Amino acid sequence: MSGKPRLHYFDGRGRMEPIRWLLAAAGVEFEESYMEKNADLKKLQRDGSLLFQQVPMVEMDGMKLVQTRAIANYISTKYNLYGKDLKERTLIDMYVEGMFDLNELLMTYEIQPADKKEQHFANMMDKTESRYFSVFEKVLKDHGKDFLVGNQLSRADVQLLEIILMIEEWKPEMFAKFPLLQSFKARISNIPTIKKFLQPGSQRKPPSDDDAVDKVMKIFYS
Ligand SMILES: N[C@@H](CCC(=O)N[C@@H](CS)C(=O)NCC(=O)O)C(=O)O
Repeated sequence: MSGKPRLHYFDGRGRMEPIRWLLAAAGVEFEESYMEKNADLKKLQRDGSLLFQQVPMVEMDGMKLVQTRAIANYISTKYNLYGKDLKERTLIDMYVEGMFDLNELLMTYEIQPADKKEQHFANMMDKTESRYFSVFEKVLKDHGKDFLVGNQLSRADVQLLEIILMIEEWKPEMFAKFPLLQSFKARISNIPTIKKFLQPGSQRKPPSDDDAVDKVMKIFYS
């Protein structure tokens, strides 16, 4: 045992990617065990490692942590990415819950049947722009600081940057309307731990291609 957190998931973004981002932002090294096939998921389920039979699962500090939000809360609290008091923490919760909702839409795009993809894409881009990015642009404007909450880096900044970069892969022209999100992106990307995570060869996952989506479907649905 190395003492480093061990992440159990497939070799792709999905629900584990925000957890990778938080650990990386906190400067914590981690190891990963990838499920390659349904038997790997079954094995984790059989040996009692998954409280609700689901991944993500993170082995950390002698615990087998499940439920994405609980894992992210633990890491954020432990590494001081969760605000300085209850009010800041609650604002952070409000922002990241919105981000988790958006992430759910983004994550499910790739697994849509071919005839539903176009409609799903239009819906998720519309929501990104009108429901989420316009809100975070206003939060940055009203708050007037370098970060979304308080005056220091929090998980809200890390999780928003992750989403900004994802949307940029699909629709870079969206950012013309959001100058503060653009400067936020440049600023947060330049934080040393995050800058390192953005370098090629890091544990950050690329977008899934069709083969990767096929493999994921086989792990969970065969
Ligand atoms: N609320 C859970 C949802 C976890 C979840 O749906 N995980 C999927 C993979 S991303 C899974 O394990 N599916 C298998 C199953 O539900 O049996 C979380 O946020 O961790």
